[in-house]
Amino acid sequence: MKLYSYYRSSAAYRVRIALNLKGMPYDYVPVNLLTGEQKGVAYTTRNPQGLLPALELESGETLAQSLAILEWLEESCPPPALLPHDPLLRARVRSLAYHIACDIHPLNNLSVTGYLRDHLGAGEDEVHQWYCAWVDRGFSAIEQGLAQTMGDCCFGDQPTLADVCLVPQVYNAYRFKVPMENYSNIRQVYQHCNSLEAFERAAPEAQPDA
Ligand SMILES: N[C@@H](CCC(=O)N[C@@H](CS)C(=O)NCC(=O)O)C(=O)O
Repeated sequence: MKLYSYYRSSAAYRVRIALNLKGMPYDYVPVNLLTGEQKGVAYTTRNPQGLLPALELESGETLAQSLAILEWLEESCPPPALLPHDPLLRARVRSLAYHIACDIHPLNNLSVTGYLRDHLGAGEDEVHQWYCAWVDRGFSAIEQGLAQTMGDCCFGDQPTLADVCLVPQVYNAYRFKVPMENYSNIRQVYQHCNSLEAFERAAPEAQPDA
């Protein structure tokens, strides 16, 4: 398989973690978000949305949208399972993953913060305030929820899709200097996951285009 990725893309980071957890080998194809390579024809013929990641399968088919890719990996690739067996718990894990991927991340991605700067005249301080506001709102709820469910990871001691989504979002929060002192549960899970080899190898700094 080929993963179209950028080292700092948190949606691609999710897929890298899941591929590593499942022990699936893949070739890394860098697409440079800073030069706009994701909007060029070479990439948009694979993913017309012009967003990373995309996963090219051995069959030659290409999948886009990180959560769809994660679900495909879960259904098609070997254990460890990244969703629990129990339907209620599965829904809870998905709920945390969607909270991050649907409610936090889209408000803060490159094209949104770029729009604030380029079309609405926002300065760096305002963009930072915007960024922190949406992360804070999301992390406060996640912090409270984790108190009921966490072990070493978000749900017990084994990584699930919730951790796969949480870790890249926390990485970004540190990168953009979001104050993290109120989120001790989140920090604890983040620290534990980053001690696991699959997460370590997926980290932005470990990628060939870093
Ligand atoms: N919902 C999409 C989000 C994809 C996304 O926003 N990717 C970002 C990188 S994390 C991107 O490619 N941004 C480029 C741009 O906004 O032009 C997914 O989960 O795959």
